[in-house]
Amino acid sequence: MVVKDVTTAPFLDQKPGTSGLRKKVPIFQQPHYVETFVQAILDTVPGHEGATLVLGGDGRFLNREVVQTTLKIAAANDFGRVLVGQGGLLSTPAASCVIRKHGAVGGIVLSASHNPGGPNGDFGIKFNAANGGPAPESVTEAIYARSKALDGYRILDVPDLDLDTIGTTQLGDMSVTVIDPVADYLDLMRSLVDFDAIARLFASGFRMRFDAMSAVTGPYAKAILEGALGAPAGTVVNAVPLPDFGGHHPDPNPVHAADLYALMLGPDAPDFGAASDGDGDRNMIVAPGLFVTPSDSLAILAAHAHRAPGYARGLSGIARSMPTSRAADRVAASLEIPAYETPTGWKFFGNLLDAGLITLCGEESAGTGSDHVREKDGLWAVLLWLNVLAATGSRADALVRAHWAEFGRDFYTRHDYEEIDSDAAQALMAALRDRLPALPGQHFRGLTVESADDFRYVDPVDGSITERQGVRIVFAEDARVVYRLSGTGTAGATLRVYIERYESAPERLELPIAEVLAPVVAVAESLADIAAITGRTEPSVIT
Ligand code: VG1
Ligand code: CO
Repeated sequence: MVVKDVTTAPFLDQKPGTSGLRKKVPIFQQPHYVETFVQAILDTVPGHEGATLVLGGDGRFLNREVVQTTLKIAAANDFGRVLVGQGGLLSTPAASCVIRKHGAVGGIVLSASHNPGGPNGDFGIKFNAANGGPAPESVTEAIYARSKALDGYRILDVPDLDLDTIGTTQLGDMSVTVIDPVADYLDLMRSLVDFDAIARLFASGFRMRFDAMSAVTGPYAKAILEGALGAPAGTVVNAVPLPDFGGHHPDPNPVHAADLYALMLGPDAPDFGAASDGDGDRNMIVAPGLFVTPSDSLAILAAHAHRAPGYARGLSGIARSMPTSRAADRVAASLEIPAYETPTGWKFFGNLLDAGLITLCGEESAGTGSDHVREKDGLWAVLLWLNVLAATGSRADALVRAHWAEFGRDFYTRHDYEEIDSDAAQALMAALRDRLPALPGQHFRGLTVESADDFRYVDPVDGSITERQGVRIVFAEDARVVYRLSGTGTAGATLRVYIERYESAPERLELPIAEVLAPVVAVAESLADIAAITGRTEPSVIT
């Protein structure tokens, strides 16, 4: 076996964002680009000699090539063993599960999640730590610093490995085990939700559609829903992972999962609809005739989780990302358990989960999860919903309405302005920040600003501080607007504006969302001067 020491100039742009390093495919295709970043990651993992690494991705364009490269670099850097998903596939939650179960020092997950794939699409590499969760800021900063200082990398000069046959081979002194990407994950799901009850539900004629969006969840959903749980063949659609996701955005929301959305809101809707994203960590839930906002889904799952065997003892606490609606907080209050508010990004839940302070957590961007892994988990959320439906015998839409009747309804929408000029986006945020001190007490279209700040997070476990995580403006009329810039985009900047309003009067629960939110949306647009600064009069995506 020949170890090659390759000398290169460092890259200066390998700074991980909300969830790993994401760039356009041609950037990753530059000579030495992938190798340098992987070497920077491996250099940052303490005690990796002889250790186990987990490796896999969402199957997008470049996935196989980068798996091969990573294996050869890991072998040249003294890792003992790599567990790699068959075909180079592992969903993000399954990678987290495998890391934890097999005592790995960490994992490398190849994904740009909901971003489109293909030769001109996006690619991404993220590192997950030994707890199975996304590397915390301290680690991603260290990786970035290392990437800027590297003058080369070590790689084994060998032919590509067979990634499609399950089993173990040697790569120099390192062993490579190709694993069934679904098996460990399926075992974990069986320990959390009542498979017998869900199987009985399907046997009784319950119909669902799961849209895997031609992404990594296909094999998982097929094996679990149609295999283990006996749902009729055809329940899972778009089940084959494609390198370009069939040309679509694998983003489970009413815009990008339009077919499923239309089916569920139409006359022939099945009993339940769900979708997942590129790497399988997000979920969309649609009841017959009713889209369930991710914020509501988190709250509803929190209220009913005790019905599933894995959560029968109750929840220790609930966390949500700051822009997520406060629906989950209301459930936490009624359960008399703590509620935490974190910055956007799953990495901020890790400490709370590791310390046992929370059992469930979620984000408005269709991420829901629990302490079973350290990533959000799309299929898990779907299975927990099915468990709740089986246990209550309730229709999904009736369950949502009952929730609103008990807790009130947090009307919610997110407006994204994609690919706007980066300088304009920075200027918009800066202007907003400048106005914050003067806003409280001011009136806008019948709304009164109660408080206005830029979210600053103090981690309750390790005391670390994360500043400037989003401008939030709270109105006395139970409404709120949040502004932040995306940390996962790959072109220009994306401004996200999160808009919500709480209603509890019974006659207001079924009002059209647009009607309830219209004044808040208008204030959100004018307060930040969005049209003038960005040149956009409409958001590019409304979810
Ligand atoms: C977005 C979402 C955030 C999520 C992140 C990664 O980040 O808003 O809630 O954790 O994507 O999700 P941003 O910085 O673009 O707003 V995934 O499924 O794309 O890994
Ligand atoms: Co994702």
